[in-house]
Amino acid sequence: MQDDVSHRFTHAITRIPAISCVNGITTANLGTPDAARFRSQHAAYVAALERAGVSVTVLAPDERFPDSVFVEDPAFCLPEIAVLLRSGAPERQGEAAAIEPAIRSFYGKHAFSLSDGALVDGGDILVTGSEVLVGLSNRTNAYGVNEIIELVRPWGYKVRAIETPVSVLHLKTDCATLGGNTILATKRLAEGGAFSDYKTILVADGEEAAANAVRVNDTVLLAEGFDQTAAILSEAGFSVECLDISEARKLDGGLSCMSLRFSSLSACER
Ligand code: CIR
Repeated sequence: MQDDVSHRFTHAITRIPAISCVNGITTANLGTPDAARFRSQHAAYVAALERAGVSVTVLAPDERFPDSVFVEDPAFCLPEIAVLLRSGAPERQGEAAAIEPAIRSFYGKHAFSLSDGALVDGGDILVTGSEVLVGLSNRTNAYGVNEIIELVRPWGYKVRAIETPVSVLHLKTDCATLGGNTILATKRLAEGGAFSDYKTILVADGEEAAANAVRVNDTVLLAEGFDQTAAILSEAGFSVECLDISEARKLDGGLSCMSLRFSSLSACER
């Protein structure tokens, strides 16, 4: 496992929001997303990923799946392998098959599927500089974690399961890796002790949604409107770019959920 696998990326896969996003799963109570506005915010997100140095594959909208813009959930990508996942949300389980052709175009036979009964959402997987943390949640079960452990072990990745707080959708709803040994997290997640071996930067009180950030190469993408957390990160030396993701937030989504990021190795290196 390379130290910078948590934030050094060459490629990303995204999917344009479906018009059917108005029927997406939500607990947010922020209203119904406006599909046109969501698409324009998504285009700005793709542009930000490109500015951060990744080549972005933008997939066509998939109206069958209202939440399909959140491509992070149906797959998990490391430089060496990808895993097609199975969501704990039954209405999202078809998304792995929908994204499989894009994953195979990069990974070929190095893309694996989970066994029956194993449930994992990509939003529950956090890759740090030293390990892979998998959150046990309503979407991810222990069987799924064990499958991830077995699949990544040959490449030297250590996997640790941690509890996602009950009120939190996914592990990465409340945290992000900032590279090396540093994690951005909410207080409610950090106080469980899972990050005791890390330097933890806490989001400001009242700005919990800022924790669903993403570091891409030398840029930390942060949701707009969380000025205190943006200042904390800037003062800590990070280059922060804020993006308006109001429509994704209406579906409990954040910045990490809308892309699958990876460094693509050529076949002979795998
Ligand atoms: C869902 O409930 O599955 C979507 N409405 C939101 C998914 C957000 N994904 C993520 O945090 N990785």
